[in-house]
Amino acid sequence: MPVGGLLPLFSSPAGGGLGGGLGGGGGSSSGRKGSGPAAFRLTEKFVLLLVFSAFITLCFGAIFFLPDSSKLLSGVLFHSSPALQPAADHKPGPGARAEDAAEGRARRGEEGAPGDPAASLEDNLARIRENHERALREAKETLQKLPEEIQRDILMEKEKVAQDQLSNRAGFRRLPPVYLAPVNTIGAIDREPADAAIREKREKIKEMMKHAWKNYKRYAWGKNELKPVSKGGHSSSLFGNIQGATIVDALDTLFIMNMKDEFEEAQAWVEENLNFNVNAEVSVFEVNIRFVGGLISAYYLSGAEIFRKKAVELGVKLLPAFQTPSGIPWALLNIKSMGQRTRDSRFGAYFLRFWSLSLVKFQTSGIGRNWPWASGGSSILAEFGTLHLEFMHLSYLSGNPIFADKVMNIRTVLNNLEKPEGLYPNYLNPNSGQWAQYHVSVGGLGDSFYEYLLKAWLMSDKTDLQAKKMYFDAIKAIETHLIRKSRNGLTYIAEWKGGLLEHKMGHLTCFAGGMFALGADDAPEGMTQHYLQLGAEIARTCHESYNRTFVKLGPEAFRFDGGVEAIATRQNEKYYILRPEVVETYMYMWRLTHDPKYRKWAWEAVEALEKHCRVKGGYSGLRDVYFTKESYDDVQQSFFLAETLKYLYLIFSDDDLLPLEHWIFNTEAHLLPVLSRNLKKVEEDGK
Ligand code: DMJ
Repeated sequence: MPVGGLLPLFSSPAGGGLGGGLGGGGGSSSGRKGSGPAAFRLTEKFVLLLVFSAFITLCFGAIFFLPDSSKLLSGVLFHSSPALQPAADHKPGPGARAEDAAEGRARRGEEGAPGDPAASLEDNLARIRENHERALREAKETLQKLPEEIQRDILMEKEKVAQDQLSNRAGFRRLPPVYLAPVNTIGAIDREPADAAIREKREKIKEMMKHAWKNYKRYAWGKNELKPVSKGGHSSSLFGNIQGATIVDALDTLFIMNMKDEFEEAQAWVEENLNFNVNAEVSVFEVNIRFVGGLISAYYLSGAEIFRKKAVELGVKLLPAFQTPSGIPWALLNIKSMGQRTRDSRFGAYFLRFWSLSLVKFQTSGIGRNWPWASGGSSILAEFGTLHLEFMHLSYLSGNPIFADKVMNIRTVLNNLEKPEGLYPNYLNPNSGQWAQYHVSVGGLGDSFYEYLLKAWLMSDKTDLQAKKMYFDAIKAIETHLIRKSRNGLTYIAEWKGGLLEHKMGHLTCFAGGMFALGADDAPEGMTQHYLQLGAEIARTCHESYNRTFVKLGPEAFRFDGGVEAIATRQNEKYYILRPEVVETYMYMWRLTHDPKYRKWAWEAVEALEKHCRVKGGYSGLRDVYFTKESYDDVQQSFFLAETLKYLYLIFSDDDLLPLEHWIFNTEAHLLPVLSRNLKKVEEDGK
């Protein structure tokens, strides 16, 4: 089912859509919530109103019990007050009933029609009495409320004011209009490759997906991951108590492989069981790239509303992570309190409202934190720098700019910071907003931050010039300070520690070959070939890291020192956990060059996976890729289905399956459509 035609999804002023306006109070680029002057004025007003009501109660209580109090009222207090004369063009509003009574009398020609001073006085008194009664009622209701309810009302009011302010400032800060085609018609529909040998290979990869899925379903259905050897569920602490990581991660792979039945059972599970109302401390990054990314991707491919609903619901739950002085989010967040408050709420403005209430709790309970091992309580570049793509889409999917605000603030903080040698250190303190330690890596802790700069540029239909500049500046500095050639001519990306190089490259770093090639077209003048070449060289090095092992799958990290090249020398770096980065680079290199060696290398990986990682109960990682006898780690990682198998499948598909000019792969290989500026282009391409 298509997503629903061409949609200028956010052409109305920010805040005009679903739940719009939360961003006005809480989503400013400062990343802090509820502390604006409007909010303060409103709280103050509420207290004043209470005091005033009490005062009126006392005064009028006394007046009504005094003899001849009407004289007192007319002579002393109200006689000369023109504001209390009935206005000629008054409209129903507070006190309208008294006014209506006067009007009715006038129509009937009764005594006391307008103009008659006695009647006017009576009307005024009636109106005063009515206002007074209402104030009493409200004061009574307020006194009966729980403190939490009063707090909620204050917040609701604040939010309303923020919304009004936002819509009054139409055009002040709006997301650009974008067009989203019924995107699954743009190359998400499977077509058989013409070449029989290629078709057969692709079919084999689909069979691998079936094996992985079938066993997950049989032994670990609903759990995060499968233990393929011991045949049970595997729970990763990364997702807290959120369950079903493999299901959500696999959705779009099932879709593009045309595994309809499996996709449908996965969708049914999401509908019935995917639950974020759990007592769980989750990794904001992991939950974002796998769950939010997986759900958004499934939504765009299938058009099923449930995926959009769940993605936005989860996105909202992640927002409290941004409550830090700098707006740089915490790595870990307990999403429990949010869950309790949203359990019974309907999707849309209602739970978004409640989100803002829950936030008060979060602000005071300090529920976010960073990894205890991270330098000086820092947030990690690759984590907070890998939210951008999904959060931009969340804003378009919810109509609420708050998600975009949060990640644009991260961008601003990073852009404004002084960078050592133009490099981005891996650690940033969210309290001070300053770098914590000068360690730089294009592998673990840094990797996908660079990837997301490039992809933000591409996903914005090449309008996000800031992302483009930051990306090309960053990779220039990386090339100068981190990229080296080994004695035998292998190009590698080392790690930088305060100016000293560690000549080690991680499996994770291997994604960079594809990244360099993907960005090459838009490189500064004269650099396109250079970056394509750099991509090819990294691909070759990573292939070597595979080729120099016994199993022909690469280690977690390999070194270029002590007389070795592209080989792991430390026992704790020899494992392979079904990671995708090397085949990911092959996929981009294949698409961008059509050099047949990338298909050849990809097929080597398929054969190695079949020979060494496939077990009866699924696919397992290996503890040592140099060891002649398999030692299984007994985990079928969810990214094996989301990424490794998807990239392999694409290498043996035609280029019109998920064309790169329409689709951006998030760092977990989930599909996000380009936010197109051009309706016509989208229409044409969609045909
Ligand atoms: C995946 O979750 C993502 O690719 C992430 O960016 C890095 N680690 C794993 C795969 O290795």
